[in-house]
Amino acid sequence: MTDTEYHFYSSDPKKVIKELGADILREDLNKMLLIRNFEARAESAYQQGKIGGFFHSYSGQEAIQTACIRAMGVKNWYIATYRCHALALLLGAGADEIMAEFYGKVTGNAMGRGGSMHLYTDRLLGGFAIVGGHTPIATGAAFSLEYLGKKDEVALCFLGEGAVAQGAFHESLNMASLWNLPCIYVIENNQWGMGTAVSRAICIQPIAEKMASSYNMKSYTLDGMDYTNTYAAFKHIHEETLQTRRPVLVEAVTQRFKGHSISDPGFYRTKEELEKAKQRDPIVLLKNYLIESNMLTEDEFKEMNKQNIEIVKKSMEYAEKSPAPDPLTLEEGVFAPEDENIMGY
Ligand SMILES: Cc1ncc(C[n+]2csc(CCOP(=O)(O)OP(=O)(O)O)c2C)c(N)n1
Repeated sequence: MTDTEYHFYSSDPKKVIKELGADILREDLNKMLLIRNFEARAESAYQQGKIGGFFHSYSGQEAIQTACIRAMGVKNWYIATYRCHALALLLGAGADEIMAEFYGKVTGNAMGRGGSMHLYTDRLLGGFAIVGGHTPIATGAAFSLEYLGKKDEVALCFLGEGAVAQGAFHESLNMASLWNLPCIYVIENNQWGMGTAVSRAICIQPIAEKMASSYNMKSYTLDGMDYTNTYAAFKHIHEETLQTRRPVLVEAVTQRFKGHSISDPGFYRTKEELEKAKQRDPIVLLKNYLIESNMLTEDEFKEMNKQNIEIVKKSMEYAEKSPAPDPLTLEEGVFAPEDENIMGY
């Protein structure tokens, strides 16, 4: 964590726990456990050579998207970076289809053609590999909501702090503000853009707090490790955006517990730094809130974890057994027309 002084959205964990109640909170803890276990086991499959391509873990950041979707619901436009496994799971893609996608199988989420960085649902416009490249698409999604008069929906754009230095980010926010578009840009500041510390990449901090006024936007800073703070803030931001139909810049301060991608041993930070970050593991924090509120016991937590491991193991069996795509279908699913006449010339 940098020395930056953050001013987090003010919230009371007890109030959030009471408002949401045991069933919902256990459901969300369960989702966070699924995400954690799913990625941990997919990583081991990757190391065994069963999965190819890139792989970016969301481990440590789970509270942010879990709380966001709890607060805002599924029925919005969502868009993400390559770090998109959790969002796909949260928006309804099953563990089986995502694991099969990792394995490159035809039963996969993108028919085995996208891999780990390109997952979709009917509400997730995709995971995108070009840093900052998806921000204009989120702005466009927000434009479509206004154009079609869908006043009960917003667009959510998740990006890393590294994307803030990209020109596309600036253009997207400028246009969203000029045109009054209901787009919520969520910078998940996990302190590192690959091996570059945020303080060496972004000239101003805290990012959202200091940058938002350049775009005539409001900003919010969230404690991204604490589900209760993240939920309370997203709930407020959602209600406000539905009313104002204005864009907002959000910064969720977080930590990733793994390297940038699976091939990154993370030598740029010390073991002590990582251990310190893990002391605020979002899963353990939420679990402890629930235990303190008599909504969960340690044994129930262990059982929950076990059940999620079973789901993940089954998804791996499903992926193993699924067939690879037929090479004859290689050209299917691309935009280039097969027949020149489709374009009328
Ligand atoms: C335009 C562009 N430049 C560089 C890269 C290489 N690259 C991939 S991820 C990454 C770091 C991005 O960090 P951040 O935006 O903070 O997201 P995080 O990985 O931390 O979630 C870079 C530089 C890229 N994919 N696209």
